[in-house]
Amino acid sequence: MEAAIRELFKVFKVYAGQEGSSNTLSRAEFHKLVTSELPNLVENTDASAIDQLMKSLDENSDGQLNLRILGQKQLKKKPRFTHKMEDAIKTLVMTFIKSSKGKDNLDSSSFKKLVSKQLGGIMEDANSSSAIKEMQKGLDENSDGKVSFQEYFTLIGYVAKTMSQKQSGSAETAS
Ligand SMILES: [Ca+2]
Ligand SMILES: [Ca+2]
Repeated sequence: MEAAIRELFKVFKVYAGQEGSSNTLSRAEFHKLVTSELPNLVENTDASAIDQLMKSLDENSDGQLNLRILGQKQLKKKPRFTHKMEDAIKTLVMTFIKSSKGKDNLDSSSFKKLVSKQLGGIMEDANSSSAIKEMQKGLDENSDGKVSFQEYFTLIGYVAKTMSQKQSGSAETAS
């Protein structure tokens, strides 16, 4: 799972970093990413269909998309994957489905299991029950006590950010 997050974020950054904020995708960046990296994930890749897709994913209508949208689109679809980024998304989706046993939400105990099992290498607090509880609370936007797929992808984005900060941090010390 950690490798999948790393791969996903790496590709995301390549496209998001082309113009404006490097944390979000503009319309042009999103078009490029979809056509080059996600041809199997998005069934219709002509320009107007991608515009439509972007509109439907752009929750706050600021014309920018963040990492979370990528997972959102994928749930409950099982196409054959050929691209690295799609593979990475698939791994993350499958991890969620396995942990939730096919349900739409992770309850507290499955969330705890997922974090301690899958993210132990990245998060220092992955074995602390209270830290995981705090984390779950922070992710639970609709306060229903469970972690939805969307909320799970917020966590992925957070983990990816942490990993890239660590990487750039260690690069600076090295040079
Ligand atoms: Ca950008
Ligand atoms: Ca929730």
